[in-house]
Amino acid sequence: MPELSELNINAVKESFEAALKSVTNLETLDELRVRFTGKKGDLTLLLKSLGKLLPELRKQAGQELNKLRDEIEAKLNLTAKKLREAENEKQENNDRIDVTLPSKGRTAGAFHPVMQTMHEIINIMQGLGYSVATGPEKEEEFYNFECLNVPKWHPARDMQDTFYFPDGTLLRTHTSPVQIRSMLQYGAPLRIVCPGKVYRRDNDTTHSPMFNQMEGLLIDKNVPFSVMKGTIAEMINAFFGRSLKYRFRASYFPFTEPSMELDIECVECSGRDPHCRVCHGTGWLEVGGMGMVHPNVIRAGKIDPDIYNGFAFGFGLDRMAMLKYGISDLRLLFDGNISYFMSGFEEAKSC
Ligand code: 2NL
Repeated sequence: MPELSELNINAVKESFEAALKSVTNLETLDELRVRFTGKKGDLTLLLKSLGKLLPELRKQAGQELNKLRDEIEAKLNLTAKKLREAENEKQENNDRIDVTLPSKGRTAGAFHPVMQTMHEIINIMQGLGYSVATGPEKEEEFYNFECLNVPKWHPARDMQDTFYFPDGTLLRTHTSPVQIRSMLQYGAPLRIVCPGKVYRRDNDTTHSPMFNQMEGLLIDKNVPFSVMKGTIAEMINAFFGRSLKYRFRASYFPFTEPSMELDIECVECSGRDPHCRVCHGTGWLEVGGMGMVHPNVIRAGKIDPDIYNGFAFGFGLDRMAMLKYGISDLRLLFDGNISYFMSGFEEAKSC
């Protein structure tokens, strides 16, 4: 018969207290719990041996053992709670995001300067009541030249200037065919702008075989020449955000009569720098052409030129973008390397 004495109870109590001190995590705590309160644990064995005790000793030993069991369980639970809290805190510290750290910078895309220019001019022209019309880039000779009063012998039709497909179709050399198609589709009156890619057999520092053009067409009754001048001037001033000096020079296009070209005051030097890299000292920049639509072209659009007249204009969006954003080389616009347009990006990143 085992002797269940105070000695035994105290020994279990002391060994528990000692073991508890070396517990550093939930796993070792669990091992300790098994060692004392598990099926074959020290405390459990003591409790089991109670029954074998003499009845007169049983009551007091029972009370003491129950007290020890409660004490051990309370300490195990308290330590478990403390360890869990410590572990949570550690985890939280590891997972914490420092919102004051510098960001990695902006990697989102942006509109190409030529497309920004296109949208800005579309907005301006919509404010003047114009709609946007688009059409195919692969065109027929009929819409690209025939309807535009460009005769068969005209040098612009030459293989040297135009990209032809073997079947006689071509890459449009201007967006004018869109205006012809719009006249045929909608009739008069008409107020449209036609932005888009056009193609010519040109490739040097100031010419690209593909470039972006914006043309405009207004057809109505009794349209005066002055409205054309006012419209173009308004568009240019709104686009550059200030009142620029401009001049109209007499010119020639097969599809307009009379025809003019527009020069604006140099946006870089206003004519003050004889060595200006933009205007080369002339003080003027050519920005586009325009004129009163030739009666033959109005007729090609199935509109009666004895009732309706109007004006049309065309300019290069690439050139407009270069002037507004100070881009010096046309080729930068068509280069896949975007670093030129990302100046300031590094600064933004380290903010
Ligand atoms: C330029 C000059 C111009 C037009 C385009 C046009 C279109 C129709 C009828 C009459 Cl449907 N004209 N377009 C007129 C004058 C000039 O462009 O230097 N472009 C870059």
